[in-house]
Amino acid sequence: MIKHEKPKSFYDTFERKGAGQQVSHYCPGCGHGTVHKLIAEALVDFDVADRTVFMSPVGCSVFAYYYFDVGNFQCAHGRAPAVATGVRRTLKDALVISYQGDGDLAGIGTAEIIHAANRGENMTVFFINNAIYGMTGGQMAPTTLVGQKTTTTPTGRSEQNDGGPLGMAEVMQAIKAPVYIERVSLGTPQGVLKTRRAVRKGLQYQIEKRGFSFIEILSPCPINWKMDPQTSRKWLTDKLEPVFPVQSFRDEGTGEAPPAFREKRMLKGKDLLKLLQGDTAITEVTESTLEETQYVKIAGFGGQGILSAGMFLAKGGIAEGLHATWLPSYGPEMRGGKAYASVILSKQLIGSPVVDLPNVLIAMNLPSLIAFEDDVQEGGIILVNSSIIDRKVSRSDLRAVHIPASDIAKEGGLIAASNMVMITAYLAVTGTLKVDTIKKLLPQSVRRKEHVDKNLKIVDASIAYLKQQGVI
Ligand SMILES: Cc1ncc(C[n+]2csc(CCOP(=O)(O)OP(=O)(O)O)c2C)c(N)n1
Ligand code: SF4
Repeated sequence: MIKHEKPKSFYDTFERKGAGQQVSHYCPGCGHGTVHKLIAEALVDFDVADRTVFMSPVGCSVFAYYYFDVGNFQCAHGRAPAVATGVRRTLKDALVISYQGDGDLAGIGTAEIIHAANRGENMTVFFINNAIYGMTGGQMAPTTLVGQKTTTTPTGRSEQNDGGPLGMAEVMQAIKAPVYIERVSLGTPQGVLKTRRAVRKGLQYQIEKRGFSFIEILSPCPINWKMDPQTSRKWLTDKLEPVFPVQSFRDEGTGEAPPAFREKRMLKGKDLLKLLQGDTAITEVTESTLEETQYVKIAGFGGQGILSAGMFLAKGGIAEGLHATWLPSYGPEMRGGKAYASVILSKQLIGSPVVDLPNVLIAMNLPSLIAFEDDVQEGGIILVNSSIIDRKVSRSDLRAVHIPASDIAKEGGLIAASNMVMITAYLAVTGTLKVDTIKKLLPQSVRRKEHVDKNLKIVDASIAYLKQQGVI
């Protein structure tokens, strides 16, 4: 039954529109609005709006997050399937939708869609093919018809110069993993009803954890086609449909979903550790006592072992059964440039490795303290390498630990191990991981074997210093 009301998975008012908050920004006769409504209605009927995460692309549908009252990401051009993969892998129960135009999916994002399909991610992709770049004013898209006039093909697309219209459903068909591939069209009311069925099927299969669904929807863009809405629907049927045949390409909706594409395996604990560093002295993954997710920023200059300290911490987290991410950031210089590592340690799955607001800052030099001191969360901790930072932490709403890391490392005969002093201090003061875990990881993590003993002694010296100072 078609309901003539606004589905509840849309916001009551569309704030973007200023005065006219009951209508979207789409042009009259645009297909995006129709598809939005079909999706929104299905989310309500399937009772999944609360767990839906919608990826809107760059293109006319960039503002989908103003309309759908669900979880939303606005993705960089063409990258929606990659972002959707991140969401898929971290939120097991989410209903993941990638919604993309033809410039976005078939042009700039060709790689992302092909690989997401090939991995058989359990997600639903709605591909809105209007044969043109809508938002930017009507340039040629990969799906533009031969002879079609656009701003970049003013005399019509030439197959000789520009290639022919790219059939993305056909490309999908060449890939083994997708379970459902269909092309539908908004050209006629019957076509809209078929689209409605396809939208529902694509979502249903995801709910049943069958795998990857791809629904290509031929959709009018009256503005850039320079037609009125009625003529554009007719043009769609007469011109687009013969080039992009409306048909079901694959439908594996019955029986068991292929196991390889159903659930993705997450490497954890010992297996992940083995992958990262081969054999390790850690034979059993211990149970972490961590309560609060740690958002760690380690910062200094190249050569201070910033990145390896971050990696070390992440491995330690994995060895204690935590989820861990490590995101390096460094300048082009091999030595002396800025070097940052962002590490997250958590009992929960981690959606993004970015650390904007750390609750732990390990500052190895003064520019790093200056750069990040204000970003640290209230109640967090800043550890300062006081050997080379000649000022104290100026904030009083968090814990500050000053430790002469370079001096302790130097006394231990290995100045390069000042990073180990800082890591040891962080762990000893906060109890995030056992210092023993770090010690067990050292032999496989330190490249030069003669440095292992020195590192171990420096860890002990750091503990002794903290005890002597009454810090622990
Ligand atoms: C990286 C990047 N390149 C180019 C653009 C410019 N841009 C914005 S929308 C768009 C085309 C969108 O066309 P399509 O995906 O077909 O969606 P439609 O607007 O037709 O729905 C382009 C090229 C951009 N925003 N970002
Ligand atoms: S430019 Fe085309 S695709 Fe964009 S909103 Fe207008 S009709 Fe729709």
